[in-house]
Amino acid sequence: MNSIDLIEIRKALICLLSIVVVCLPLSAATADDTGAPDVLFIVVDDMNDWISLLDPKAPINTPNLERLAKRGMLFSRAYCASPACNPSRVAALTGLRPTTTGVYGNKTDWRGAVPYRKTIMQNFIAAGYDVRGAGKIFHHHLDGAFHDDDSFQDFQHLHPQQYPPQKLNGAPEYGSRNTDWGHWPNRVEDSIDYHTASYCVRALSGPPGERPMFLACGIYKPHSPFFAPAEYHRAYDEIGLPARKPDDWHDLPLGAASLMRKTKWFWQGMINVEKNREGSYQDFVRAYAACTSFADVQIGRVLDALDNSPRRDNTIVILWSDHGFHLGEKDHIEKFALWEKSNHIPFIVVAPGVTKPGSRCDRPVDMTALYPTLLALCGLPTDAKCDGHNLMPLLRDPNAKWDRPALMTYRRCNHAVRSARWRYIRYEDGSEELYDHDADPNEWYNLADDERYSGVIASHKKWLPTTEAKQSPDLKRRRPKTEAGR
Ligand SMILES: [Ca+2]
Ligand SMILES: [Ca+2]
Repeated sequence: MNSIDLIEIRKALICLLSIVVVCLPLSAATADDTGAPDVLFIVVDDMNDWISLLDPKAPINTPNLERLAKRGMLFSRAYCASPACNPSRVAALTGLRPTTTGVYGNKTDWRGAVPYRKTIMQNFIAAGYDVRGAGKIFHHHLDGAFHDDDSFQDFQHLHPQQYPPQKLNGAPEYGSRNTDWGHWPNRVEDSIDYHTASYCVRALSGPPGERPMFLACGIYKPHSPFFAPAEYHRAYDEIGLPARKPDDWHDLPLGAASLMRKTKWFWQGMINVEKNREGSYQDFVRAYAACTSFADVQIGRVLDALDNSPRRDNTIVILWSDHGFHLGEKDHIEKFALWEKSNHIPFIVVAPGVTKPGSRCDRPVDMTALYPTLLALCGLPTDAKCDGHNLMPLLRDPNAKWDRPALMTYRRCNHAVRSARWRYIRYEDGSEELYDHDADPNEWYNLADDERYSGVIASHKKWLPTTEAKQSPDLKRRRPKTEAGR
């Protein structure tokens, strides 16, 4: 038999196998027969790095995140792909950077920008998984419009955001109801995150079905409004304030001032509030800490359910935050910046049989890696066009060779490159910042104009994107409801 015959026979066998797989019920093709792992996919909103998970000296306690990390690998230098909900989540859930999709803003119509790109959830649906979940997975505005997508056909309906009857922070001149903070609600059962966690607890508590499960858990806190029941605030009575340097902005380039123009008022407003009502700034910081603890506790309920489930030892758990948050560091409150605090995130991967319990990886990674990594972990086909890089070598060996830095983009043509030691930022106008994290973890001293660092800048600049997609249009109207009604 010659080699052409062999190729033809192989083709015929593959064809026959494809027909058999297509004709089989999904459960027979994938689930118990193959021992496919379940996936618990947890995403939190705006959780920064001032947490005990990432820094034992940090004041915000995250014991449940720490116990999760003990089961797998903690990435100590993980970064979002973009410091805003929509572009960050789209990049993580599609594996495509903003510079590829044109999704740069919170209002960009991501599905319009990449109509045929399968999300992580759609890949798992195609592989026969039971894909469901609750809470915030993609960003949404216009009453959940961004969720009108095949990815969410079996998800719980989003609970609408609720507010107390009036603002609570005592500063009527500061922001809107959406930037408010205070003690609310009285009962944890009245929060969206409680319901999201309860949905996941129920899903994990049931007997395993015929198909493997992909369970998504989208926790809203600590995103604004910074509401949590009173006891969560009281736990941080003694919390201090983040480190700041007077006149920190004096060495920033014009590009930074231009990018930050729209969000400057948050910090300036906070200074004014503090002048009128001393202690308001600390109340605000306390409220953010309270909301972070609240998120941690709800995640703990989900982990308890996993621990009590027969799925426990065959479930891949991913936990990540869509970006970080500034609490006044660098005279900035909000995300929407290319500095460390807005981009550095908690990221944990528990992959039974792959990650070593309690391991830690210090290599810089960004969340475009989620897509190829998760598909590879579950043996699903990956797409060659993906911008992210598979983290499997690092999951197996946290010290494996890894030359690649993390790359972040905020609005078109503004990027940050983060290596193990340096953060290099280049703005749309070409102006730059460079920070040495070994000597200056607060990013107070911009070294970009110092000739001695031209080699460092060159070695980081080469990682900047070479093409930048045009900004895709915003979603102006709610998409028509799908049959699933999301
Ligand atoms: Ca967010
Ligand atoms: Ca400075």
